[in-house]
Amino acid sequence: MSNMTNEGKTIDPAAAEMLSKAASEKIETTWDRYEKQQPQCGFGELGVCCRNCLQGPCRINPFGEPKRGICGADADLIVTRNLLRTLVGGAACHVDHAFDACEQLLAVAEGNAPYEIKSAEKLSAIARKCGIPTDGKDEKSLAKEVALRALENFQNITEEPMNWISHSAPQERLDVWGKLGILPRNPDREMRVAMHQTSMGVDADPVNLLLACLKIGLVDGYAGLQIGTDIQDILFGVPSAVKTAANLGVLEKDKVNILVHGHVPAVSEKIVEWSRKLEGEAKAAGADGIMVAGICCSGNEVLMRQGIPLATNYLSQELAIVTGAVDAMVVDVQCIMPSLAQVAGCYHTKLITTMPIAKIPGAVHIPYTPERADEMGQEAVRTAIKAFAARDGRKVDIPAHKSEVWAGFSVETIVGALAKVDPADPLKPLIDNIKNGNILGAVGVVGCNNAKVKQDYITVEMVKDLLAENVLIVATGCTGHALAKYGFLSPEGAKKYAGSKLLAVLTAVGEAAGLGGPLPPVLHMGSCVDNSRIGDLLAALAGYLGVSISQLPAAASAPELQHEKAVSIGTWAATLGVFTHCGVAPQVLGSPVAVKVLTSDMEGLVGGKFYVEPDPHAAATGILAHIHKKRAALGI
Ligand code: SF4
Ligand code: MSK
Repeated sequence: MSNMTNEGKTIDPAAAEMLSKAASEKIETTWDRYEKQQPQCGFGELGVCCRNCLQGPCRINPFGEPKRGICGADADLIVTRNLLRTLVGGAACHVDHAFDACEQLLAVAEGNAPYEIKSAEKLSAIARKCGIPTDGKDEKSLAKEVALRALENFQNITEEPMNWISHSAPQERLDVWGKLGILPRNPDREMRVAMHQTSMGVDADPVNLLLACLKIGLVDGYAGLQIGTDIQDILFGVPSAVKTAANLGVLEKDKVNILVHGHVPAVSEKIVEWSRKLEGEAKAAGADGIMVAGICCSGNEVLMRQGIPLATNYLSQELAIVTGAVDAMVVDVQCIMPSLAQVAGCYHTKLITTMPIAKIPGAVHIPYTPERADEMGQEAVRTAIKAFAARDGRKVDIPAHKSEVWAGFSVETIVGALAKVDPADPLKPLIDNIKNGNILGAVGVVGCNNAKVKQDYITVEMVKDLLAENVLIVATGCTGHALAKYGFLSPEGAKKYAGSKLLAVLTAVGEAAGLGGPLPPVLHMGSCVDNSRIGDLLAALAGYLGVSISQLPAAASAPELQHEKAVSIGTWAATLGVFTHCGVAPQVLGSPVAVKVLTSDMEGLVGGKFYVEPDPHAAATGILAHIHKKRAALGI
């Protein structure tokens, strides 16, 4: 078992309690496995290991020989090829997710899947964005046209850019990307080309490979995040303000507890629906009802739209099961630790997989397809109810920690709240307060946890520093969970953490919007896919001011990133023109060319760049310096 103290692993008191319980029950966690991996391979850390052909693996010694692999590839080439493959890995997750969402919408439009179109307004808005006439069309015909228009992106065999980027991105950005030759045509084609380009003996130019990285960042941003969010809002509704709670204390001892984990709302929405419909069966089985709570981005999706509480974030997913109170964990895709099957095996907990590409030995597989979504939902909830009867009360220990959470801050909700202050010109109050310095700037704090850093620590410390300096924070992903756990997503959080000028703005908007107090100082905008909402907000602000996104006093940060997706989202953000902080260095430090281009030269090309700083206070200082520089350049 681990030599690290619980305090060295996490700042989350609920996770720390469950770590002690896991240790006493001899259950291995991710932190134990992290220690068994030490020391981790220095070549891998620097990105200078290549196994792109069977002559390898080859590795470069940054301090001596060998300087080249067997084929002659040097460190710059190996690192940039590896980075491009990492980005393809990340973008593929989001693009596949978005493709599935399009198929779901098409199936619903054709009457083949048991979902409703929850937002007719968003359907019309997206149709208008795509230039599809809406007049006189019934909802399902229009939905079919929108779904087919989105699916056209995957069928484009021309040299024209994919339609969703042309429909969604500001013209100024399209011009910049067009000149650089990085506008994606068809997401599947671009990912295929990138795999070809990085194969043994193809591209040997690290700068050309880095430009391809920016293109794949755009593939992620527009074929993944933007299509995913647009279509999911049509199907499941545009999030609006909701109040709920976060952390393991949301589990209820006398209820059937079901956790949803992964990323696909088509699955988690059905679990929520059927947990409500089958409440009577749970009561008949001796429970007080059914509690559904979320992990990772499945949690964020049903938090934003249904007010479902958050159980915990990525790094402590195993610890949710260690409470002994989870009857079923229903998972779909991405960020699901394979170890969950072993942990669930120590309790009565049923681990339920749902997707054909994400099966786990030891789990129960209940297949999801759009057509059989109801059968999947019923069977999963009934499996949980049955498991409740087998729960061993002696093993149950639910930590008492939970925090109040306000979430659901889609762009539409934010603009709606601002419209209460100025109905004729909703963005004006926000712009005015940025101009007069009451809001110094805005930072999107996004991404994961990572076993290499103390859970939630960098995120929380950095955000405290930024809020104290009157920087407005928006959050998504597991960072949203992290900030939820410590009270940053509540009106009380505004009073505790926001600088006085920011607090005054949050209070004025919150009271005008009828919240009876300030808005939270951190606005939760959703899942990782929902990062497109942050892009939309930045584009709206830049458009209002008539400047490029890169000129805004704004930044992005992934303080504790772990997934390939975080690297591809970060690349999209930097290519959009955003100064993008990483609290954990991507595996590129073995290439002087990659480091120079990504942290410096790319700013001259696209306006954004990466900034790597693991210390939270130094990171906040670096981000603040960037915001001040942008304010000075705008003359505000
Ligand atoms: Fe080695 Fe070159 Fe093959 Fe990579 S592609 S494994 S560097 S020979
Ligand atoms: S779930 S990608 S750990 S944010 Fe989106 Fe969390 Fe990162 Fe997965």
